[in-house]
Amino acid sequence: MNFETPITIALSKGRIFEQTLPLLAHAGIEPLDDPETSRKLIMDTNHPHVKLVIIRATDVPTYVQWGAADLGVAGKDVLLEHGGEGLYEPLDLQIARCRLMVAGAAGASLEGNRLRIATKYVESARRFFAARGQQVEIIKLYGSMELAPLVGLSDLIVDLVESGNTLKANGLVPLEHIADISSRMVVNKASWKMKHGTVMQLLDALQEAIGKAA
Ligand code: PRT
Ligand code: MG
Repeated sequence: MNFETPITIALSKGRIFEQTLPLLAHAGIEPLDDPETSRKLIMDTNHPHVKLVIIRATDVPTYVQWGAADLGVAGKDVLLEHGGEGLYEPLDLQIARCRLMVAGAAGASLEGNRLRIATKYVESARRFFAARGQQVEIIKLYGSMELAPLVGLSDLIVDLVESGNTLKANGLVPLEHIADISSRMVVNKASWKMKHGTVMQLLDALQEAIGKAA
């Protein structure tokens, strides 16, 4: 693949980077550094015109929206909170899969109008309970949601569940499914137009890689 137009792809460290790497490799893109050991935030690749920026998972849609990156990989959970303004979401990479769920103590009730819900996913939680006709109090947290019901901060939590081990270790159980989550390739709207050929070439190669992985 030859990239004549310069492109920047935003990725977060950890599971998204690790699981995007083989897909990018299929498109012929290989980073020259490892973000787990390097402190570089802008990484060169084997293609002189393809750069990776390594940022927090929740910042990916923002960088892409403002055109600081042409493309990015973001979890659907993050995109649901961001709202998707200024972005196209053309491809489900089917990586970093998990479920957004309501969880709490075994037998905890989802009924009632004064429930307190601790979560990082304020928008998704609000939407979920509003669709059930419930007004709830949302308490925004930035991590360790599982602690909230244990110390009486909230009745329930809304969080991502993969194996269920984190809930279990804290004596909680999944109570209700909100959404299936996977990571998506997002594209800046201006880049989509101005760099269409290059963007499509990359998306096609990624699509093919996903097909092979499935
Ligand atoms: O860690 P940091 O604060 O920098 O950011 P982040 O937590 O948003 O990033 P990261 O890399 O942890 O997650 C990036 C994306 O991976 C998320 O936005 C999700 O789309 C996706 N993903 C997939 C997950 C999980 N699986 C997951 N299991 N993100 C987080 N978790 C956490 C979950 O929050 C809970 O604490 O793992 C725990 C549950 O796992 P189990 O296996 O114990 O159920
Ligand atoms: Mg994390």
